[in-house]
Amino acid sequence: MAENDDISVRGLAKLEDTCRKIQTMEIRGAGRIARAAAGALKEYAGVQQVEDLHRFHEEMGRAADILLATRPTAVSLSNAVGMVMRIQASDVARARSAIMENADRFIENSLRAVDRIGEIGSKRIRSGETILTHCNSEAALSIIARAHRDGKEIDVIATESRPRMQGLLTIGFLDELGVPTELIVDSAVRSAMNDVDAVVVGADVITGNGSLVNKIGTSQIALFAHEARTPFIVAAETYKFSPATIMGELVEIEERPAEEVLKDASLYRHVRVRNPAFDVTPHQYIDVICTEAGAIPPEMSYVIIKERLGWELTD
Ligand code: RUB
Repeated sequence: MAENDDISVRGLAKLEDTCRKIQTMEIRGAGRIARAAAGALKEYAGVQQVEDLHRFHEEMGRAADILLATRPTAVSLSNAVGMVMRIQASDVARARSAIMENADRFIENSLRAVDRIGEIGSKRIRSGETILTHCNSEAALSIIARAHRDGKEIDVIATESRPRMQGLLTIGFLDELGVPTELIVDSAVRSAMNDVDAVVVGADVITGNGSLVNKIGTSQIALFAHEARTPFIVAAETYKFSPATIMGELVEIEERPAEEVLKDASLYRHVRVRNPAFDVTPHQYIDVICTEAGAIPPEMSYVIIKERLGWELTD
């Protein structure tokens, strides 16, 4: 094998390793997935040895497709890939460095957005309040962490988030910060809601009409919050908004392996295990979406898609 091919093969192996980590959820959470994809494209572009621009684009397109197939729901992945791959270049060297620069910029902006969401969203939290959060969202935790750092005395209730128990990551993070936290099973949310002043969750997707796709169970939490008139706050970077949904596309809800729910489903002859990873919360149940561009009502989702992601409805 020629040395150049060898480097490319190693590049593919590295890319596939990132894909495996995303699929098995070693890398998880929409923001982290997006940054991992951007980083993987940067590395892949860096090792490509082809000299023909068309071949380079083909190779990069192949890498993008492999990444996009890892987890179907999070639009952060396709937005990240789209932003990194949006280049115009007349030769391979320029194309390579444009992709690498785009990836760096995406990662930097994404991290900055999480901080800014913390700053903006924490203004909605007052000292003495109890916040409920679900799953493990960097953006949602940024709001909680900022409120705590600003000296507000807050308590948190965190759900387990079965079947993958991302709630354990959340309580680990909050414990490190020194935030008093209660862990509850997912089915305790209704009774816990009486003690909750605000719900703060992250987002995998915000649709064109402002609805939220997030970890399974989010929609019933929103329903309980609505019934109890408890503010329901979503933390979402603008690249979690989905341009495709304004063209009428539905968000694909990832179905994960049955074994995550029940170790040995073959013991039962008439039982089928379902394991949808996400659900949809209607925009009517959302009070505010905190983005790095400001705290917006869900109805402004189309504006974010148009102005931040450069998409709009055309004839
Ligand atoms: C994670 C999840 C998170 C969002 C937002 O699901 O639903 O709430 O991805 O996270 P999974 P972040 O564990 O299946 O990836 O704010 O970190 O992007």
